[in-house]
Amino acid sequence: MFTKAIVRVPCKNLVNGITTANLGKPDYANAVAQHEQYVEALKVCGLDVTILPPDEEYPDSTFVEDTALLTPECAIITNPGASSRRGEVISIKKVLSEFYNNIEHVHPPGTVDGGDILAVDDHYYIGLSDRTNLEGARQVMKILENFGKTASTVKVKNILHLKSGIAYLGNRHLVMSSVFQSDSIFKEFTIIRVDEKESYSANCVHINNSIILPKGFAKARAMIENAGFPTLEVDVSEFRKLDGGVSCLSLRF
Ligand code: CIR
Repeated sequence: MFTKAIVRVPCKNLVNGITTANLGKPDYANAVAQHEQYVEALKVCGLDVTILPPDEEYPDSTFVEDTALLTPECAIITNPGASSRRGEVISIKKVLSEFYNNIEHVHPPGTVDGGDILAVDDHYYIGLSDRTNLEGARQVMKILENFGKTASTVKVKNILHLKSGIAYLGNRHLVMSSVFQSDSIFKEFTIIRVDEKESYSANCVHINNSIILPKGFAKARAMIENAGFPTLEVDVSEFRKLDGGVSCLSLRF
């Protein structure tokens, strides 16, 4: 169970965030409103939410998930793969030191984005992507092993992060987009495959007894609900324009 989350209000400079989405620039006012609704959804899931102020120095700083991996025993501060995002970790470390005694770090030449790490109970899948390299993944695996956990790597292609295309719902169920269609690593799970047209909805997030899902993906929502997982919808269309979604907007612990 999670009890807390950290989020950061989007800054005006959000409109200059990194993107491959081709959906146009985000509307700042709408992004702020959507972010408020997202925070409300986290609260509905029972979380105590620490809301950090906007940081104009870093356009992508609202996507806090990429700056750390949080486990019950330790916080691992990442070294984000995009150079424009590296400095985001400094203020996040300060906040996390209020909650964690054990704080570890990913060091260069290792790079890791938190969006590439999928926790399934005590096992951690680490996506090797354009942002997370093998050296970074190895460092994270070593730290996790020191805390009694296991980890393995997964190749990520055609999407930004591992969790852009996969989410763990609990009870050995995964939601997956078609980019992982032929992946046998996950064969022991019950897989909920979302339609290609709804592939964005595979970026959802399991918080306590609910799944937060982006708004507007009726088929995926029905499949997830039918599998026994209650859902909550949040409109994150402005963040989608920057390749972001419901998981990257918070750190949960
Ligand atoms: C980036 O490209 O870094 C941001 N525009 C989006 C980050 C999304 N983060 C995530 O999926 N964990």
